[in-house]
Amino acid sequence: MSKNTFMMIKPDAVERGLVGDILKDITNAGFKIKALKLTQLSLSEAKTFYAIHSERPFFNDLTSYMSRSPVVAAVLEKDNAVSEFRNLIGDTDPSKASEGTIRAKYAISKGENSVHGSDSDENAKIEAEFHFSGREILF
Ligand code: DAT
Ligand code: MG
Repeated sequence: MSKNTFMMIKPDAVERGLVGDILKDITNAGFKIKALKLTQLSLSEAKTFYAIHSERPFFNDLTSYMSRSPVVAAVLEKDNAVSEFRNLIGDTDPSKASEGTIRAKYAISKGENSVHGSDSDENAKIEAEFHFSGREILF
């Protein structure tokens, strides 16, 4: 198991001023921040990032939402980082997310669900390299 995962605080949460609260939840859960930036995806970048979902009915809504305003991107370190972070954020649908998870606390809907977390070590590496150059990540 890799020690790193990639995450984003999504537009709905950045817009509502939740960056500090969410980063605090993440560091309180034992994750170390290895890279961090505020950035905005173009529509075309959002389509590339979410290419795996391109045939899904929600793809246009997802990519326009993810590009509408800034996101915070981060690389996080913890043992079993990918699964530990997925546990911390909870189910994609906030109405199904366990109490105390980031999505249960902050998400608006299944579409506007406040945070992204990579789903595998392989995708964590691809997604981290999509957002960060080598010299932006602490090793
Ligand atoms: P997750 O973000 O939990 O990994 P996913 O990879 O299945 O979920 O989907 C990526 C994002 O797409 C998800 O965070 C929100 C959006 N999405 C997924 N399923 C959806 C649905 N049924 N309706 C609307 N948006 C959806
Ligand atoms: Mg996913």
